[in-house]
Amino acid sequence: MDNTKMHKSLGIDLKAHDTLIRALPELFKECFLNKEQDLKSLSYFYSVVADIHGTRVKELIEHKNKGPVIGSFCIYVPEEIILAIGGQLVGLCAGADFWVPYGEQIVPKNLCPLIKAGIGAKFSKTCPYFQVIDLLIGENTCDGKKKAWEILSDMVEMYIMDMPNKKSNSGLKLWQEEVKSLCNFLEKKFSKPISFDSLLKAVQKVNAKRSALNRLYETRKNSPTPISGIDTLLVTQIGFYDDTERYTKMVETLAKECEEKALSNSKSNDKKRILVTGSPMVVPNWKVHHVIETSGADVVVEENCTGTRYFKDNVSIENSLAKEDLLKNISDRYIRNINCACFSPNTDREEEILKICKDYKVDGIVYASLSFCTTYMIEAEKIRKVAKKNNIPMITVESDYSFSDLGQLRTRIEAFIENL
Ligand code: BJ8
Repeated sequence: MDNTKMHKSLGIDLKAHDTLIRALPELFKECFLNKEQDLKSLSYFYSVVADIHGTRVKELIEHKNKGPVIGSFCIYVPEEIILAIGGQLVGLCAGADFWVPYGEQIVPKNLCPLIKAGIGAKFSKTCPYFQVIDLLIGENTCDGKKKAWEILSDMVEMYIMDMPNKKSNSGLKLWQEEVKSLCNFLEKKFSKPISFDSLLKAVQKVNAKRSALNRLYETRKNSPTPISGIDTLLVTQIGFYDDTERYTKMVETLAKECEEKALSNSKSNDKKRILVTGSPMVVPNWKVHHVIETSGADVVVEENCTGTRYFKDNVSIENSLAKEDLLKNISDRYIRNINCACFSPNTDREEEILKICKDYKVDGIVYASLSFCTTYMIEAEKIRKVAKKNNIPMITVESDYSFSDLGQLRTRIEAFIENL
């Protein structure tokens, strides 16, 4: 499909966009098509990525006749509220190295690549998702993001959610107020009042998406795992921008196929089982998974925002009789159950990682931080201590989106796997 006309209408810099999009098929081939893979239901997810700046963008443009398209960079932004006003939430990817030099024209080089790529994507006018959104919701999590919003707000309309630093009673209260304020702001801005019914429906939809992902991840507890880590990462990444209901159905279908494959599998496998944890890995950042899985191990689970943190707990609907009850449950689910390193202390994450290691029979942890992601890099020390105490080997790697460190990364990861 030729998307030139559509991209032009969005104000895309067509020449620069061509360079960006030309690099993707090669990378995709290297990471996905060159490996063995026998799950039929994955073809949907592969086709979504192959057409990344096509059909979905068109759908979002069409959606704008019915409701807003809203962007975000963080899993603390509650999708339920956006769906309840008839909107669509798009997680802006910011995972491509292509955008980093554009970002570095504006912000310091020693910032994490996610922030630089996010700013670069907007500045270079090469991301159709960034061009299509009516509003970007930011959140005061890490310092880099907080300050990035000030720059991005000159290029796109923004709403910022304030975040507590502690999960104390006052922190929980602050977040409850923030969730309510977001709701009031969106209702007013888009003249779409949120009723109890519309919010309940939205909660059920997002809960169903989380449950489907949970079902898929459960199958990875089998040995051998029926689905590779890199394929599961891709599936989760797509959840950030695909249509929620369609995506849920496709994940359910894939999970069912994985369950059947696991049941009928009589072969055993002596591959080491790896947990990847740390900073989020957004499309098309597949680097660490690719290196681990082409070094002879299986990534069986990710404790990060493009892994279990994205879907792990549902919003409770029990005893919810009014919109206010649901808003409180939404705020509780997000603040209590997402263990981002921006919180201090963040001891729940230590417990969560140990539990995951046990449930998924993990042999070793790869702690992957994005370069200059200070919060996750510092927190690695806490996790290292906990892992050591529990005799779980762990390696810490720090990387950006470029491929210049691929050789070094491979050498370290191969040595780590060999010693497990
Ligand atoms: S809930 S991890 S999505 S804030 S990688 S920009 S932390 S310097 S993305 Fe995150 Fe929400 Fe937390 Fe998850 Fe800063 Fe680190 Fe960059 Fe990061």
